[in-house]
Amino acid sequence: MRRIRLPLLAGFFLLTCLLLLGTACSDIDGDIISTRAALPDLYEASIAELQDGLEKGHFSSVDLVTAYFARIEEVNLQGPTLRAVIETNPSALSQAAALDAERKAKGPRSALHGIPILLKDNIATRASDGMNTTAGSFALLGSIPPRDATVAAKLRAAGAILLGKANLSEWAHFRGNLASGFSGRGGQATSPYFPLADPSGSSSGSGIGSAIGLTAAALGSETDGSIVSPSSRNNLVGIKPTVGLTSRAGVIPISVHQDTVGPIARSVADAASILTVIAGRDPLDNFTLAQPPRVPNFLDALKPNGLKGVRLGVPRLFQGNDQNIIAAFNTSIALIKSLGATVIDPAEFLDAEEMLASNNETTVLDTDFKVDIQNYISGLLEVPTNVTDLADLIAFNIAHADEELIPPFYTDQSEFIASENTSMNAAYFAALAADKDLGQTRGIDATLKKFNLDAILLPTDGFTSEPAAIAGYPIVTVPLGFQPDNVTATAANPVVERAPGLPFGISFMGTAFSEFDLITYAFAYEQATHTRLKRLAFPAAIPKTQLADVIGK
Ligand SMILES: *[C@@H]1O[C@H](CO)[C@@H](O)[C@H](O)[C@H]1NC(C)=O
Ligand SMILES: *[C@@H]1O[C@H](CO)[C@@H](O)[C@H](O)[C@H]1NC(C)=O
Ligand SMILES: *[C@@H]1O[C@H](CO)[C@@H](O)[C@H](O)[C@H]1NC(C)=O
Ligand SMILES: *[C@@H]1O[C@H](CO)[C@@H](O)[C@H](O)[C@H]1NC(C)=O
Ligand SMILES: *[C@@H]1O[C@H](CO)[C@@H](O)[C@H](O)[C@H]1NC(C)=O
Ligand SMILES: *[C@@H]1O[C@H](CO)[C@@H](O)[C@H](O)[C@H]1NC(C)=O
Ligand SMILES: *[C@@H]1O[C@H](CO)[C@@H](O)[C@H](O)[C@H]1NC(C)=O
Ligand SMILES: CC(=O)N[C@H]1CO[C@H](CO)[C@@H](O)[C@@H]1O
Repeated sequence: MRRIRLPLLAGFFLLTCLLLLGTACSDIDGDIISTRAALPDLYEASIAELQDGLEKGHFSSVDLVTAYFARIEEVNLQGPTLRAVIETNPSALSQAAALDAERKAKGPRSALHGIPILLKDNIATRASDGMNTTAGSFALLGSIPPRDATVAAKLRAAGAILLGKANLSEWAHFRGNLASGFSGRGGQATSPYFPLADPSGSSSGSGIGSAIGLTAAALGSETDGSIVSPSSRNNLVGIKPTVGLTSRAGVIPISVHQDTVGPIARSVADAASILTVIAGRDPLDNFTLAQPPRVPNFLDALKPNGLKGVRLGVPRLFQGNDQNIIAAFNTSIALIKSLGATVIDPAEFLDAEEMLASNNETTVLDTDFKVDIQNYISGLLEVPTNVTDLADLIAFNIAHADEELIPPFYTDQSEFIASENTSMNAAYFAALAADKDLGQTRGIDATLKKFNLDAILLPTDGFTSEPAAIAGYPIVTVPLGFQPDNVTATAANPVVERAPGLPFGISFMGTAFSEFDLITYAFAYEQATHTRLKRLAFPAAIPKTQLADVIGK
């Protein structure tokens, strides 16, 4: 990939021209060009910067898609072979051209007009785009969903470009005991922060792709940790919305009681901008009918003084045991206090021991998956492999072991087998009720009330996702720090679990539909710290193509 170097004279002409006019200028041949300085670096470019550049005509959405495709090409199967993306959208360039023309004629539809967004491969897209939706499995290759998932349709209606499908832990990490980021179709995705490191999951490719600017941002999904954990491990902001804030219609499920779709982005502002578009009621997912009547503009939550006067509690029993993370977390608590917040430390969950010991979540997820996956498949218009239910998926994996049950690391499908063995019996309904009670009533809500808290604060890599998972409650994670250079890298088995430079995040957790407040706190913390750019991906994992390389080509 070539970087364009403007001839010195032209550069000087342009600089003068830019200083005089403030925007792009015509060169002597009459082409509209602009200097590199006027173009955002795609490693970090924010949605607002991209929108501004599109509006000013510094570049087009066709340029953006072209550049992101080239960046994917550089690192996906070549170079560091990060395997972040399973498919790119064959219609993306033509859709970008149409959106560029529409912008010229009528102006932008929304803050996401012409902005490319990557989708986790469990989020359905209409077949006419030419992409598959498979949760990473060959069992659903070529299957035809009836329509876009509602979240994809909302992005499309807002003018966003669905750039491609991100690799993931297959079936959102529900097949069995496998490394995060592996799927049969996508192979083993790895971290851009250390060669062959665990990218976390299950929204692995959504994390990797956002981390190094293979896309403006991405959507992931979470059942227990699958947005916040890869966001944390890839130095990103992730919002795990309350179950029922964003529609799951058209999303390959694990559990109707715990699944939720949310943004994975480089900044709180970008994540808030996407959440504003994808949230809302959907008759195709009745859990969304419980949300407040009006979707807020989450960008209104971005207040720099947002931690002033806020009360946060730290349930230390859930912080995990990584001393480097805890040390960074402790430092952040002092900073958060200096921003005007009161931190109650410790503020343990009332039934913390029971929460940590309970296995009811497994009962709920195993039982739900069997039913919910069959519902999803039965809604498909075509399934070339003829699978109809979980028993078929298990048989498919055995029959296609060379593609799905690959030795030595990827042979397991024990979660599938455990799920197949369930039924919606009395024990299931008891487990479901117990989880709601433990997570909501006796858990997050009781703790907020007892200590008079606005939210709960934890390192994202602790046991943070579980209370919110069983409660169906929201979390916002923001970059907190990086493993220090003196950490010894573990062996790749198949991925490196611990290594210097691996990022980790800090989480704000709250009650149902408290996203607006959590975003306020997260934004104030982010603006006071700006941790993300304190460490970059390893050099080979940083794509070189920039907008200047593609404009006018
Ligand atoms: C799905 O993937 C197959 C094989 O890679 C490809 O031929 C097809 O065009 C893709 N899209 C759809 C909608 O099936
Ligand atoms: C959604 O509908 C199903 C059946 O159609 C029903 O069992 C369930 O209680 C409803 N859930 C909510 C949250 O309304
Ligand atoms: C973090 O803070 C807690 C509470 O003040 C303290 O007990 C613990 O030793 C600290 N840990 C580290 C690693 O700094
Ligand atoms: C499920 O929850 C109930 C009620 O809290 C509890 O008694 C039981 O031990 C839990 N079951 C498991 C397997 O954790
Ligand atoms: C699926 O079923 C159709 C119709 O019975 C059959 O023609 C086709 O060969 C089957 N495909 C596979 C992969 O079994
Ligand atoms: C299937 O369920 C039964 C009854 O709950 C249990 O005894 C058995 O161990 C389970 N088998 C597997 C393979 O999980
Ligand atoms: C590793 O480096 C950190 C600072 O980056 C330091 O606090 C810590 O003591 C060092 N640990 C060891 C074992 O040298
Ligand atoms: C966009 C892209 O690089 N897709 C590739 C993802 O990985 C699979 C498996 O190696 C390839 O078949 C795709 O071409």
